[in-house]
Amino acid sequence: MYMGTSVRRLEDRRFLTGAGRYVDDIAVGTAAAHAIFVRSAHANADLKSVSVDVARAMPGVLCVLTGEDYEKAGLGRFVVWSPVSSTDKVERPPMMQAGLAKDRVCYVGEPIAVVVAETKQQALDAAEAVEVEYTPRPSITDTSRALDPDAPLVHPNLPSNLAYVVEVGDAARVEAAFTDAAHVVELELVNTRITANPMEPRCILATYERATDQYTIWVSHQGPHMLRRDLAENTLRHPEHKIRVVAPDVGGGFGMKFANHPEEPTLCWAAKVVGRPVRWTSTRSEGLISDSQARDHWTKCRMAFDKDGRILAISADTVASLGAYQTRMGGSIPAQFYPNSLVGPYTIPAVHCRVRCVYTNAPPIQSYRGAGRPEANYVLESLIENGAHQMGIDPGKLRATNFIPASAFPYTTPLGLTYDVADPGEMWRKAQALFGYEEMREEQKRSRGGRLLLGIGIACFIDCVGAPSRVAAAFGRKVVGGWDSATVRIHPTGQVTVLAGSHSHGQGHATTYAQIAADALHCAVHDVEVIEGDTAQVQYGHGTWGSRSTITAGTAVHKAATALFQKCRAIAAHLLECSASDLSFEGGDFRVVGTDRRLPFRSVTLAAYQGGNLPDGMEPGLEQLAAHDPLDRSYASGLHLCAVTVDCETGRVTIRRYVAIDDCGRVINPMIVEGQAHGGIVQGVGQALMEHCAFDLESGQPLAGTFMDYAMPRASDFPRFDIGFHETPSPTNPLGVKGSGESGTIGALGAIRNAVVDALWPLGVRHIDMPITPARVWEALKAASKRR
Ligand code: MCN
Repeated sequence: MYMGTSVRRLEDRRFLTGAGRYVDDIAVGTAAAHAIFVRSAHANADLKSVSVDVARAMPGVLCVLTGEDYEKAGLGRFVVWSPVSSTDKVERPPMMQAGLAKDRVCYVGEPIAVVVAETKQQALDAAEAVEVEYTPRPSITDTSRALDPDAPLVHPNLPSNLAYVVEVGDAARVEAAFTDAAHVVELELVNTRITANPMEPRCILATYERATDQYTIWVSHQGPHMLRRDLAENTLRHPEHKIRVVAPDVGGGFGMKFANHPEEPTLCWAAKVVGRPVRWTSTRSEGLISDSQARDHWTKCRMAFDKDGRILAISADTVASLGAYQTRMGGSIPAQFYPNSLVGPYTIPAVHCRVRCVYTNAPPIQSYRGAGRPEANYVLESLIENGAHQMGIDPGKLRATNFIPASAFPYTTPLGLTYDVADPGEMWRKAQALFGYEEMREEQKRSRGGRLLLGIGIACFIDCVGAPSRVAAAFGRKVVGGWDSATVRIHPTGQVTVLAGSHSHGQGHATTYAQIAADALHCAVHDVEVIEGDTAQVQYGHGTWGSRSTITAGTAVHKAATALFQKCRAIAAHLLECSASDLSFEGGDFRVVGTDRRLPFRSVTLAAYQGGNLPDGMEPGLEQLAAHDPLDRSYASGLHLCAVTVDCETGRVTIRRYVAIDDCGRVINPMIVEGQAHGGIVQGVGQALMEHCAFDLESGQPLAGTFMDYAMPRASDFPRFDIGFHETPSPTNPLGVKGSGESGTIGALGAIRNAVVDALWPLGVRHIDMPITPARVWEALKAASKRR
């Protein structure tokens, strides 16, 4: 059995020896021309003119295209794939982006024109010669102010910046609970705007072949079929079968590379215009203003407790930025994923949440690791933490009092989600033991009064993943189903190729899918090759996002491989002239039980391709396509426990210990899941302590345009992580798996914030907004001491 073991990553030889093949490494026959985008310098402005004549005449320039050209060429805007019905029943047309802006720009970095030239330097020079005349307008980048009556309008054709409102839960029941409550906690929380910054920036190489009317686009992307669909239907408007999208090795995506970006259709079109391959590679600074961004919530929230610390109700009123435009799927993050995750692993009888999604003059919001769930968990866990301190109850004990008991699963939340299986109480017990909770609390007492204060932070979550197609359809998703597919092909010589509709960009599918296939086929894991990311090779797929790949594509691999093995067994039985039920499989051979008759697996695979002596009616060949649409969503869960020290004199927060218990159902590869947890925690801690897409609130100019201003976490910022597992297999798929890819991030925001508050509570600090920088800690301490 390979499943359940830490098989070393099969893809790493390629990566560690520098043999990875990223888009920028790909050479095409005719040398590619280079594209440079001219981007908006203003956050909100009318475009008076875009003059390109000088640029067009410059050396090496092949074309300069503008928003007007884009429209004339018949190219379209993006459309919403996950429409959200506003619960106030007011219909507001979604504001959607085109490949190049015409007439107006709504954020700094929005593409206005593209210059294509023989060399990158020539394209850069010509881009500087494009003259854009703007009439600037006031802008709004502060989400908390976007609905103020005097807030500047992102889209002047709309009456306000409100895109839609979603209200869920039972407001009356929540109000009654607050009236009866013995204790109430109220908080105002900002969930900062951040961006993914993958190691490999966004990168596109597009070609157009006139003879066949065929586009081929190599792109650093997480969902090739989804991009193809969008190009075919909405933006390029070209027959889908005449577009090939290849996402080769991708150096991290984190949700951002599943998003729609205007450079994609524009590059394809530019390649057609110049009749040459065209290449564009984002620079880091360009990425910081033009990659999709994430989070950006402002929330007023409350929690009610009875006298024994039992949670009676939670209520959240959130303004969530969508950025300047709505996107294909970004809208469902604040409108669906976020409210649904507010209950977490706790018994909370009454819930109410209102989310007002607004436009602001900033890059569009789309998915980023966790997408909606870290935002919700941050609200939930901050409220519980403050409740514990307010009531004088140990924060761990308070959580344990409120956990949904294991025996109550499947458990239906007040918002109607039915959690399949989890055991938060057991996770808490495991986490305490691994962390040394009691000892750490003792040490904390001893630290009181000193310069370095110890704080312990806890966060526990349930991560809803892998929605089936019927749920996706009920959400209003028009294009994206909840299923995925895989083809398993056994070659005549016995080696195996798996073609899956997901896309690995760091998650290790080449290893875990090989483990799943090898177990079903009883072959060696090294004999299995996994191919993803090419619409010309892979049948169809929804790509990788929302920690759904193992549940969907992984199960499809299992189904296809299992069916093929049955076919091999039937062939073996035919050749050995026995019944299939008389066969065992040992040491690479089919054996007739109780005899010495046997047939090597390779003889069976050869026979399958040779034909001529197969069971009646059986088709030759060994290839099987399978799809998997889960029965229902599955619910991963986790519990994070961390210790920090806060230096009261400098405000510096240092992480001392970090423990996470992960329940992603049955674990396929513990080493990979641990790695996923490490990366996820680091991204969550990055947001909690340092990352921020900050804007100048007057001008709307981004203030973090390089890594000098946008602080990314480094290995030296972290201690060793201790990851434990608590496996409760999901009944929604035959592998029993749940998602693991985002869990680390979901728990980390609350764990860090709560550890800091836990350290500083005795000094009067009740909350510090992210990023919890030394300056903010210091200010909070100063303000608290003034209050005292
Ligand atoms: N796995 C396992 N056992 C389980 C569940 C998962 O061994 N019970 C393994 C999987 O087989 C896979 C990995 O863990 O190798 C992650 O699986 P899964 O939870 O199914 O998530 P996805 O493969 O769908 O990955 C998506 C998820 C998301 S949404 C983001 S964002 C993210 C992430 O994964 N972006 C990443 N992890 C990332 N890791 C890297 N290195 N780079 C990114 O861009």
